[in-house]
Amino acid sequence: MSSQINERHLNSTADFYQSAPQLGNQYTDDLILRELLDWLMPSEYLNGIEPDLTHLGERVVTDILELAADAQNHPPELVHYDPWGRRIDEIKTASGWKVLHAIAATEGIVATAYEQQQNDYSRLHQFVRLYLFHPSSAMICCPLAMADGAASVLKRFGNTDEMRQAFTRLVTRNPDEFWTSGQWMTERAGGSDVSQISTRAIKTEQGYVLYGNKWFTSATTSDMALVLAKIDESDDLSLFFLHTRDRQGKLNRIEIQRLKDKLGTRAMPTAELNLDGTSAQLIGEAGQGVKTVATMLNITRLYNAVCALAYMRRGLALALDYAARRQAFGKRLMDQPLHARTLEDLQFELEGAMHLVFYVGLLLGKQETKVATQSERLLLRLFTPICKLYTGKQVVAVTSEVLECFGGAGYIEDTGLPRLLRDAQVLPIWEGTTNVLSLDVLRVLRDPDIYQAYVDATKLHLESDIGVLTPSKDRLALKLENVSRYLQANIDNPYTLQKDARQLAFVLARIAIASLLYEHACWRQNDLNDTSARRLYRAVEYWSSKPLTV
Ligand code: MFK
Repeated sequence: MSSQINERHLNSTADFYQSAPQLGNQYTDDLILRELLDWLMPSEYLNGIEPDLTHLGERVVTDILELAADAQNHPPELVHYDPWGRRIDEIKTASGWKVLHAIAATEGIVATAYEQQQNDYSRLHQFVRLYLFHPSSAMICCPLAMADGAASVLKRFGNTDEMRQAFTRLVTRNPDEFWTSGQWMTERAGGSDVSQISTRAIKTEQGYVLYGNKWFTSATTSDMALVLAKIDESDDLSLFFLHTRDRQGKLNRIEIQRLKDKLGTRAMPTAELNLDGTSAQLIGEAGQGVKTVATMLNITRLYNAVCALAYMRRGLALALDYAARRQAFGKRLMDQPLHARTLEDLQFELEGAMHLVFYVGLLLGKQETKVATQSERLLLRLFTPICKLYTGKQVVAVTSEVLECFGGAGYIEDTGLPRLLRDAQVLPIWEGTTNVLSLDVLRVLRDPDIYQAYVDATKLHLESDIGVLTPSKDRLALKLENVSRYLQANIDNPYTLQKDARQLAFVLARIAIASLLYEHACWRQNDLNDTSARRLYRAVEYWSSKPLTV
């Protein structure tokens, strides 16, 4: 008898197979996103773009996701020689990668920002498209980021026919004409400290030619690149525009040494290369390369922030669905109080970050359509590094927690979950590490008007009153005062300021996030019985209770 029971028991557990987490429409399912857009975007624009966002939200869990899997399963390969011994240095990419490139064009992932159909809300619209697309794109958003950044440099400084033509290629929706760009800065001696770059630009009668080695070049299959180099004997950096290939398709005196073996982002080629007489054109003023390329960096840094948000959302979407399927200790995970709290905290992390990043998207859209006030321009400069550094750290913490939500399955490659963490880990590093960006925040705060703009904006976000949130509001006002006091006390103490720069940047991020959430919660105050309003109240409490000392 007892052996029969054991057998029955064994069979019942042996027959159990956990169902995998499923993804629904990534626009319609994302309540946090939709409510934020409802608050930020005028309804005439939102109603106009929603059908298209719903369509994209479906594609990213169907055909686009399948193409990403193909790109991930067939990482790029570098072929140095053709069958007859000619050096070709061709990087072969997966067919999925190529189709994603085309889809990025037709879906207007870059173009939306330049078509400006929603006027000053176009950047916000573009951020939302990028947010939906990125986690299903096998990191093609990296070359898209550089395409967008390069487009903004070319739009501002481009003064030759080649540059103007390149601009139209970067912002087109025509997949046959669409280009992406590289951003070749990093060298063996010059990483964060670009002043150590040793690539030389030699002026010849035919124009400039570049000689040097670039240690990391992301998305090396791009059609053009913006490159930092020093002209002749100068110590100052200048920025150059180049085509990677000539009209016959031959590399522009570029040798691809090898592909990098990376922790993540493996579907995307990253290469080390030599420039050996590569023809290039100066863009912007000679000797002003850092300032000129900063236009690009400020765009790519915001892409980095949007992509960080997007990974947080993808992880959370999977973890939420799994919590509704998986049983432990006799209940679904979502019905276990501690697991439910873990998920809610992750949701607050996402919601907070989304408020900051999309608010900055609005500021960028206003600047690009020339309707930003002086104060909005200053805030954009301050919040760009803050958004990048804060979300870069957050996405690693969030995706790590997401993996844990799956127990052992989160650590197993073919669930696809470990890739999420590996790919997220590049986001605090790319485009300036957390510390380098914290120092950029200090650089920005040297202008007292910028900190004043921050204080004024925060006070404005906290202006309304809503009884239930008064303790949060008071806490935030006090924290803002503490930051002001800290800055006043240390204004002449660069050592302390540098030592504390990361904490300072984090505090500025958290106060901004909490006060934006507060303003949004007040806007919804008529909906006291509404579950969304109640979630927002809890989010404000969550963010305003975080440690906020420098
Ligand atoms: C998924 C999406 C992600 C997309 C990823 C794309 C993949 C790309 C992979 C890479 O990571 S490429 C390499 C990225 N490398 C960096 O981001 C470099 C990091 N280092 C810095 O950012 C340094 O802070 C910096 C190079 C800018 C320091 O250089 P300097 O020459 O010591 O800066 P300096 O002298 O302080 O500033 C020169 C001028 O530029 C100043 O203007 P003024 O001359 O008028 O005073 C600065 O104010 C200005 N500037 C610097 N950063 C700026 C800026 N202006 C506007 N915005 C900025 N961000």
